Amino acid sequence: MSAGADAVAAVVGAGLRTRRFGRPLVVRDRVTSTNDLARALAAGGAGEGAVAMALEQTAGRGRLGRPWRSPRGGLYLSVVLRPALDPARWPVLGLAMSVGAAVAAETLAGTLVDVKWPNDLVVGTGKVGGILVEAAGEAAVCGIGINVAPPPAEAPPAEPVGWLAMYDPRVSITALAPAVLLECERRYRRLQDNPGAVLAEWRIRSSTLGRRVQVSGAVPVEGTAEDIDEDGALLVRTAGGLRRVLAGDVVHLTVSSGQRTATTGPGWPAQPGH
Ligand code: BT5
Repeated sequence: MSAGADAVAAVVGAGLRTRRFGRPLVVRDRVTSTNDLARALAAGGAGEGAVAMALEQTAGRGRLGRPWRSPRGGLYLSVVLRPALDPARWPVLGLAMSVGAAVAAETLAGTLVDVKWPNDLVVGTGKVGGILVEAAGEAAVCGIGINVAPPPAEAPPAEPVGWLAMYDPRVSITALAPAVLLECERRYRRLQDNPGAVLAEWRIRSSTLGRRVQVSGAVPVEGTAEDIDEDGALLVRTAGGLRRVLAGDVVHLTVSSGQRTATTGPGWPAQPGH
């Protein structure tokens, strides 16, 4: 029997070391999407840092309305932000949050967690998390989903995914949530006074840069992912020159030449703790 929302809220609240993120913290047992709950909080005037969290989502979503599988055992939370940033630059919010979430996940799970452009968290080739930034009036709602414990008895998903508990079965959402909020708040604050430092951190952690990639979109782009710019766009060197891509999905066509190498987990269908 897993802990209920009130118990989780008490433990996460007691673990918070943030200034604004998670203050207030609203935890529900089950919601459609924590982004929906955070939007409602924002519409009701919630200040920057208000967080909506749930133990389960019935309609968790990714970008472009894609579903985000959200059974119990995963981390699902959304932060209300009121950034002093032109909305055209909001993609950098996603980069900042993905670095913060990756640092927290890596620390707790004890395995390298990389970022894949634009907003994926990956261990090796398995996606362990994703970030979804949405506009909510003047506010930005930043949703963070991280797989922690594997769902019980489920058919293996078609795409490569991972769970932090594959690397350390002691990882819990109650320990992960305050760590994610602290590391994300740090990067969010740094965006204001030293955005270059956040982009530099993203570059170091990136599994995308230096690779041959295919980016989907209205006009697909293929080439070598060279860099990101200050707006969070991906710069791809193609046969026709340097192309700037603001949104899309990336397929890595080659293995990484970088030095960061993830430890290999046991893979599907591992059931840590059993
Ligand atoms: C994302 O979208 O990766 C952003 C996911 C954001 C989820 C959080 S949870 C809290 C907050 N509330 C929400 O409703 N959302 C946010 P995208 O890059 O579009 O990736 C979506 C794709 O990832 C899907 O089409 C699947 O292929 C795959 N996927 C779905 N669920 C997954 C999971 N739990 N783990 C790994 N991959 C998954």
